Parts: sequence; C-alpha cells; structure tokens
Amino acid sequence: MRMLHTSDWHIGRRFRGLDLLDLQAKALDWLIDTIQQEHVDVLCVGGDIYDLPFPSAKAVELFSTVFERLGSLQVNGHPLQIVMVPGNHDSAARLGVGSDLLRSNIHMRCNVAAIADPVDIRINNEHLLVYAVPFLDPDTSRQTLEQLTGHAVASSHADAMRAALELIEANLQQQRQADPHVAATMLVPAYVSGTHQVDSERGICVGGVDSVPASLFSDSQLDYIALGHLHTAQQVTIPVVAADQRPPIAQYSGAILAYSFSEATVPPRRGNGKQVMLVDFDTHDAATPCTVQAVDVQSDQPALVSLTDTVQNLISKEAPLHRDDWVSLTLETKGPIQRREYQQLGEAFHHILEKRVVYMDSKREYKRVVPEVATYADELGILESFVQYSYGRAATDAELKVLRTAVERVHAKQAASDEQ
Ligand SMILES: [Mn+2]
Repeated sequence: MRMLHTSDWHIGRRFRGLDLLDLQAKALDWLIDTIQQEHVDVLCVGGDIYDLPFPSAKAVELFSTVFERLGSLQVNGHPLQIVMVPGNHDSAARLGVGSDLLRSNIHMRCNVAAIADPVDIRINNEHLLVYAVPFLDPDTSRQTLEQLTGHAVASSHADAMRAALELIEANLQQQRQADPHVAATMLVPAYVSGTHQVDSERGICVGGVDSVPASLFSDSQLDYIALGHLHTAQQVTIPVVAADQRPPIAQYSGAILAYSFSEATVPPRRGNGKQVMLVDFDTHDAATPCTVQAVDVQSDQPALVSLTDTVQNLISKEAPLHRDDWVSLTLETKGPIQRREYQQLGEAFHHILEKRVVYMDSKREYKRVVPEVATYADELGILESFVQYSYGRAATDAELKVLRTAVERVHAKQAASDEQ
C-alpha cells in the first residue's frame, strides 16, 4: 500500500507582504497530479492545513476546492483515502466541522478522544492502520487524556504525547493479535527534540508547549511516524532502547512552500527543495516493512536567497544571477544610502522582500545594525531596540515609561475594538 505524507500547507499564509495563495494552489495542483501518477492509496496531512485559526474566505475557498478534488479522486479503481489532523495553527473545532458527515474515504480527525481508534484501511489484501493525532495542546487535551488513560497527565507536550502513545500502543497490540501483518502509522504534529527548526514554525513553544523526546517512540511498535509541524523535510532518529526493538521510521515531510529565508537552499533553487514523502508499506517483509522516498514539490516558488554586500556590488555582481529570485538584501554602507541607490536596487532585482542596512565603520566593524523586527517577542522590545539604533544607547527610564504607556494604550484600544 502506498501512502503520501505531507504537512504544513499553511493555506492563506503571507510572506513579507506577498500573497502566496496562487503558489499554494499550484503546489496543491501538483500534489493532486502526483497522487494520480504515483498511484497513491492514502493521503496523510500532518496539520497546519491553514495558517490561521480564522482563515480568510479566500483561504477557505482554496482548501475547499482542493478538498473536494481530493475527496473524489479514484486511484487504482478505489477512492483515495484521506486522513487529516489539525496542527497548532489550525482550529480543531473549525477544521472538524461536519466531519461525521463526510464520505467514508475522508477522515478529518480533530478529536483527541479518538486517537486510539485508528483509521482502518483495507485495500485488496493489504491492511494499514493510521493513528491520527491532532496537535496535543496540553492545556486542552489533558483532561481527555487523563480520562482515557485513568491516570494524571502533566501539563507538557511530552506528557500529553506519552499518554497518547500509551493508548495507541495498547490498541495496536490488540490489532496485531488479530492481524500480525497489519501496518501501522501515526500521523501527528509535534516538535521532536534534536531536529532542525526554521523561522516560520512560530508558536509551538509558546505557553509551555515544548519538545517531545524521540525515545518516546522507541517501543511504539509503529512502522512509520508521519510528523508535521517542522517546515524542513528531515528524518528523526528514534533511539533503540532494547536490543530486540525495531524503532519506527520517523519523518517530517516539511511544508509545501518555503515560508522564511531560513529555509533557503544552498545553492538557491526554484521550489526551495520542499518535499512530500511517498511511503510504501510491505508488512509481509519483516525486515523492511516500509520504505520512504522523498519527492520534490513543484510549486514554481522562486528561489529564496539572502545577499550581503555594498549597493554597487549587489547591483553589478548579484543582480544578474538573482534578478527573479525572492531576495533578502543586507546593504553594507559607510554612510546614508541615497534614494537613487534604492531606486537602482529596485530596478536590478524584481523581488526584494526584505532590506536591512549595516553601517560599516572603519574602526569598529559593525556600528549600527537595523534591528530585525521578527526576532522580538513584544512591541516594547522593538521600540527599545529602535532607541538603541537611533541614539546608539539604551533607552532611559523616562523614555521607557513613555513607550510603555503608548504600547498599553494601543493594546487597550485594540481590545475595545475586538469586543465590538
Ligand atoms: Mn507549521
């Protein structure tokens, strides 16, 4: 049986002011073609389907079109089986609306109470169980997990996952008694420790949600763990704790588009190396019950590239190579950059998505660096760094007081308008 594993579509996401819906539509068109060409039986989507819990009408429209096309696909003479779970960017309640009314080949699994009730897929003589686990927010999933396990669950992502695995392992043991050859996979968004993170995966560490140790999965008896949440495709090494264990293959498919400059490939290339995984299960082969093959997503997303040099060098040396790429420019200068130079840059590069200026000083190497707004947790931090940047010194207490008052005023105003 062949499964396609993808995650982190983030439909509706914008990148540095750019609307990505057309590129997302292209990537998802390619996905549908690939499912047909590669004779995929099961599609698994590991969360972050939307970028926001309240997606825009346009985002919902794109998902709806893709969802309907996927749901009515016939592959090898049978309907494509679809399993989806919400990630930490999705609203489980909204994504799961009407899920009981969906066709029997569509499994929108948004309910923590059903994690140990696998999607049971039988095609010809092959049998696959998909344990579909929505993003386990410890605060909202704990009560359900405590009821199901009959013991206390601490408020951390690791403990929620441990409880989920306890339930899944118990069910899988029963299932294997009935059918020793059944293949088993878990579909779950999680941040497994020891993996490589990039800038566009915000949000999972907020509110006490943290990483999950890879060793939790060692004794799970699963064949494959289809991970979501991280945006770069990567395999996670699951340690062998006991000699007779065969740890599962744990894999992140990564997102379908690059959503931050930290995801740029070296050398830069169109599509930015984003992938989906084709997973073939053959449980009659005890030594290699599943094999994984990565396939590059064809989205046509321009290559992302970060360039650092003087304005003149960027224009003469880099622009000919990167005219149509999406570029992040760091301009090195000794004095103020002229309006005319900015115009020339704008003509030399077609897509400048970010620009920062580094003031070089012959004595001290970097004198003033324009602060990177995205690295600050709150508004006051941004304002403080602006003072540092402008005056070359930290803000005084009096200045901080003024800034704090301004921030509080804006928040109060925002809160008042949200209530309306
Ligand atoms: Mn994500």
